[in-house]
Amino acid sequence: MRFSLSLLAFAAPLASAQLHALAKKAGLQYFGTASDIVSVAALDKTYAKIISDKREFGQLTPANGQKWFAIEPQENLFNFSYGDVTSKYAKKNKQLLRCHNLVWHSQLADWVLQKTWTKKTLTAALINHVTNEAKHWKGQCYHWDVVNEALEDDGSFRNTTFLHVIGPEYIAIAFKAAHAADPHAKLYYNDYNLERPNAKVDAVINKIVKPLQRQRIPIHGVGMQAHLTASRAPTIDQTIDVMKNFTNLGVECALTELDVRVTDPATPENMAQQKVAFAAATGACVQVKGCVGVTVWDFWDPVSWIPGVFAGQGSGTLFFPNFTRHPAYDGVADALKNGTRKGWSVPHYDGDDEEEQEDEDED
Ligand code: 9MR
Repeated sequence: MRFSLSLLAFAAPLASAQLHALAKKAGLQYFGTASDIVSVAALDKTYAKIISDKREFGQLTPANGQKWFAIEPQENLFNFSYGDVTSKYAKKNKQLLRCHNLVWHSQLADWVLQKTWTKKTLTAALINHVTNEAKHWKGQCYHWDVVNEALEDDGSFRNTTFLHVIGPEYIAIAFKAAHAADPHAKLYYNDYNLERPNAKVDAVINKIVKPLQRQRIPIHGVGMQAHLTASRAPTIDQTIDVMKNFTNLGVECALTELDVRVTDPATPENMAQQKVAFAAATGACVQVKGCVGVTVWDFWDPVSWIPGVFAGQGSGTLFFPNFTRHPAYDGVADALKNGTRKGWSVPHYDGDDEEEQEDEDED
């Protein structure tokens, strides 16, 4: 009995995998997930079954494998093996690849921070990094997050080594080099806290997208990371508002790292709040022409980055530790199924109505 119950719990999500299939029907290009695939053999078998199913996830993002520390750990010594695990996996499963990222102040290599630079030498090192990395995955990256998190929440440029030594033009330099190395990849600026109108959204428009466009340097999209908190998530209208501000500039946008954290443990109430937030974000993308897809920042609670960074918070993905689905999974599916209906708004999800799925034994 116990055996068949846990079998049931494991079988349910696999039987009707569907988010990417629903996203395509809703007019999006993909529904995807980030994953930190270090080696395919090391993947949990149930996890592997879900992530390799294209009907569920039609797009993958390497959560860490393409970052500077991994790619160029010493100056001009390149190692693409970590990122290759995910790109090969996506290729094998016929999934789109969102590449992440070329330039970021975090998870950088020590040598970049330690060396004494001039504007000229750091510019050369930046171009060398972007060029070599983008060339390695040339033709494979549907999108590239060229520059990640270059702005503070108040709209000022983040004070990184690149800003400090090169100036804000490091952004244009990176986009130019990425385009030269991989002319068919869609080039994105990617950041968090862009899901409701604020100073950072204005800065993306005025300090990044418009200046690049004025210089005729290709920028094709804005990635809205969407690391949300269930108790204070943006409304669907707020997110639609921002998305339209971006797409009105002639660039596309995407939700690139969606997750919705709660104060652990998961309860019917916080899971209902989370469901609203996931549905609102997804529904906004469905309703805005020019929002091309949604990526969750991994789909399984045990591998989420959230508890490691926000003590006491977590349960931010779509699948519980035992691989049953959060209520939010149905919220996303609802938004994908109904979001195209004019004026669709997120239903009032009531915690008491939710079927809690996490009661099953996890062993
Ligand atoms: O998921 C990534 C995690 O494994 C790393 O430890 C972390 C380091 O900052 O980066 C995580 O991914 C980040 C992404 O690259 C950029 N946006 C924020 C994500 C969560 O921190």
